[in-house]
This record gives sequence, C-alpha cells and structure tokens, in this order.
Amino acid sequence: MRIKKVGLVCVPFGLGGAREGAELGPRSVMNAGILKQLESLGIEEITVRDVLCPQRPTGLPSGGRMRYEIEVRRMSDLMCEQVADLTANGYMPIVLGGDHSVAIGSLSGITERDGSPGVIWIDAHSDLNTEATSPSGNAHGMPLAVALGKAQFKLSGASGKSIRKEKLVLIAARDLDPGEKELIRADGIACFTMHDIDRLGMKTVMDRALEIAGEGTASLHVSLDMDSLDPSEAPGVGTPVPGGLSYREAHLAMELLAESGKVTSLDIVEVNPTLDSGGRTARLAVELCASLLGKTIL
Ligand code: NNH
Ligand code: MN
Ligand code: MN
Ligand code: MN
Repeated sequence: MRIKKVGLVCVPFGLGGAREGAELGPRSVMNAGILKQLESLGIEEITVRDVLCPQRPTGLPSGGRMRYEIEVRRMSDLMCEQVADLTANGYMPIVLGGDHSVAIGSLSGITERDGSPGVIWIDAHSDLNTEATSPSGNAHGMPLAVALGKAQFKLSGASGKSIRKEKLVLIAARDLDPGEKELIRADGIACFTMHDIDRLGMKTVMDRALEIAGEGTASLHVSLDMDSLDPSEAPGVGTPVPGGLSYREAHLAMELLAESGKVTSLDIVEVNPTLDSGGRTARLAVELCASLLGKTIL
C-alpha cells in the first residue's frame, strides 16, 4: 500500500509526564524537517492540524489519581475528533506529541471510526497503569490502560469502544511497574522485551508482532515512544531508560513495518527538546518516520 495522503497532527501537550518540555516536541520535529522529508518521499497531500491543547494551570494539578485529568480529557476529546476526521477523509494520521498521553486521543479517534485496530507499541515502558496501579499519577503511563477500558478514565463523547488485548503488541519494554507486569501476565498481552529482542533479533520479533497485530484487523496503529531507543541515540526524552534499541534496530523495525504495507496510523511521542542534545532526538524521529513511510537505503 502506497501512502499518498498524510495528516500531521501536532499535539503540544506535556501535562501527562513529570517533566516540562514535551509540549515543545511537535515544534522541534517540524523544525527538524518532517515536512520536507514527507515531500521527498512522494506524499502527494500533506495537511497539518494543530490541536489547541490546554495550558498548564496555575496551582495544583486537577484530577484525583490521574494528574491533570481535566486537561488530559480536553486534549483527548479534541484529538479524537481530528484523528477520526483525517481517517474519514483518507489521510494517514501521524500524531506528533507531546507526551504519550496523546495516544489516548489517537486510539479513540481510530477506534471510533474504524473499529478496533491492531496496535504495535514501541516503548521502554508498557503504559498499562491504571489510576490504581500508577506509581506516579502521570497520564503518559496510562494510555493503554485507558484504551483497553481498564482505567477509570473514560472519554466523554466516545462510544466506549476499546482496543483488543489480543491485538496489542509491546516492543522494547524494559521498565515495567508491578501492576503492569501483573496485567501483562494475567491478560496474556504479547510483550517483546529488550531481552527478547537480544535473543531473537528485531526481524523475528517484528514478524511475530505483525502476525499478532497486523492480521484480522482493519487497521494497524504504531505508537513510537522515543524512549524505546537507547538514551545514547535519543537523549531528549523525559524518562530515559538504559539498554534500549540501537539506531539500526529502530530503523529496521520501521523498515519492516513499511514493507508490511499494513500501517495506517502513527504516533511519535515524548520528544523533549529541553533535554535533547542539539535536536538529535527530533532528527531521529524524522528519520524513523521516513523509514516507516518507505524510505530505503538503496
Ligand atoms: N511507568 C511509569 C509511570 O507510569 C513511567 C511511564 N513513562 C513513560 N511511559 N514515559 O512511556 O509513571
Ligand atoms: Mn510511552
Ligand atoms: Mn516510555
Ligand atoms: Mn518505572
């Protein structure tokens, strides 16, 4: 499948994480030349949508066990609309975060419109915390729990449809909280940890991931948390964890996804330019996006 129409959804939202700066992610990825890259790949139509995210409130965060719950809800509702609209008009949504709580909106937008997608979640973390299991209260650790319908947080307007645990695959995990481990085991969620990638290699891991998430689903969503990469490659993230994907492992993952021709939407999240070294992480985000859209070496 050749991708002809891309909708870039810029979501300058950072209240889902502990550190400030992820809200500057979309601008840094734009500055790193994502538009030019898309054009040079032969994408015929590119539209850019800016989601008007709520600002950091003065005073204490809103919400109970999810910090900034009011703001997360507002951002998610706006995103859900944008993503559903782009999908309806034949655009492949590419969401530029923002912290990973933006995936609540991507997944609800896709699910609303097309039904349950396959999901490949590339991340050092599993983002499966509920309000009850989260050690931090940060919404960026919860988007998959929300999308699976496990969290208390529900989207206001949405029909309550959720993604299916059988069609979810985690890749590059290496920092899981106790409640998340329990949920992965109890629900039998496919999880290829860094250990598995070391043992099997990325090719085998991606083949298996595509079998699980890419078959029997109408659409396939890829959520790329830049902290999946090793911090030596991607220093500009809020929660770096050692022992991550190498530069080539990450590219190979994207190239294999491109080859499959199955990916219908993408998030690129957690780029934090205030922690980056000279825009390196933003540039890598652009490169990985290019590989996922079919850029090859030769
Ligand atoms: N698991 C931790 C939490 O829930 C960290 C989540 N941070 C992320 N997730 N960057 O990808 O707070
Ligand atoms: Mn994440
Ligand atoms: Mn992460
Ligand atoms: Mn942790």
